[in-house]
Amino acid sequence: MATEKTLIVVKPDGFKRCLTGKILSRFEDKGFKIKDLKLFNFTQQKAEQFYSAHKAKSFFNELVSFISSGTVVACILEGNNAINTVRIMIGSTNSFEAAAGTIRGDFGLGLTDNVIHASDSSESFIKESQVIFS
Ligand code: FUP
Repeated sequence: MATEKTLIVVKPDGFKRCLTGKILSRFEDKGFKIKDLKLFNFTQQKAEQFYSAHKAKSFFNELVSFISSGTVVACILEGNNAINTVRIMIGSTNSFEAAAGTIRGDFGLGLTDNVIHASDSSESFIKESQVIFS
């Protein structure tokens, strides 16, 4: 597997609960390098762009409202097989059933408020990091 980059976002619940350091250190401990880092608040417009893949879903408004409800931390990570490996490390979408040892499994109980986002493909990584970093 080649070195690749991915994007994670510590969501407003994770940031408010002061989990950012613990979450980033898991990725550093695993061997990923932090290539870029940004602390900010999503505007509604940027949130809608960020989640545009879910525009047709019933939970779209809830998603946009939640991600723009507080400060977030976005981070670009680089390492071997980054996209899939980071997805394994964050755990399944529903925090309340995510496996112990994953970030959502260890730190969350919510669905919309599920602590962390991570890109699920190289296309998503490009699109999402452009929304946040440009
Ligand atoms: P994930 O890639 O694991 O973040 O999950 P999805 O792409 O399936 O979902 C995107 C976001 O929508 C997740 F943060 C969870 C949220 N979601 C809801 O809020 N309600 C739902 O019914 C399903 C997903």
